[in-house]
Amino acid sequence: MSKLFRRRATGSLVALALLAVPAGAHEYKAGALAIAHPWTRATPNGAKVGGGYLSVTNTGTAPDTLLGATVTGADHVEIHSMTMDGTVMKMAPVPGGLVIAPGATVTLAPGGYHMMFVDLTAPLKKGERVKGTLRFEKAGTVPVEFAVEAIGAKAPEGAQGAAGGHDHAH
Ligand SMILES: [Cu+2]
Repeated sequence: MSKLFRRRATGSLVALALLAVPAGAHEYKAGALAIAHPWTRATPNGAKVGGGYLSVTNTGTAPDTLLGATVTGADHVEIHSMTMDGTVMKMAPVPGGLVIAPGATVTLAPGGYHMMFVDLTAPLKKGERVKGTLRFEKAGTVPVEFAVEAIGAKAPEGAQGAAGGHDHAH
């Protein structure tokens, strides 16, 4: 019951994102920010966490900060950094969020900064799109969809075409 309610509530927040989205690269604009191709990876049955990736370019003259995110089917989302401690990869929440300086592009990708989808209620399936939101200090809350790529994918399919592809309706 509560799960159903959460899905319905989330759906109403992201109604604008329900427009048909073509396969391949997708992009969103929010104020001075351009958000390119949010994606995630398929998860095996029973997995509790997933990763969220995208890049954000700040075309404005003031910094903005990615403060948080939500995604349908996860209890919450954390923003993590990944660093090497000797030979061990360690990830930790980024205090205060990720700052995007004017003119800069911040990329969240496997092996680096990423979003962690925590306490998944169902596996993420390749080829699907999961709805979520990104929350920025200045640009506010932006509805997005995460394209689900293969388990273990290092980069989204067709990523090299992303620069020229503005095929999203936003
Ligand atoms: Cu993490």
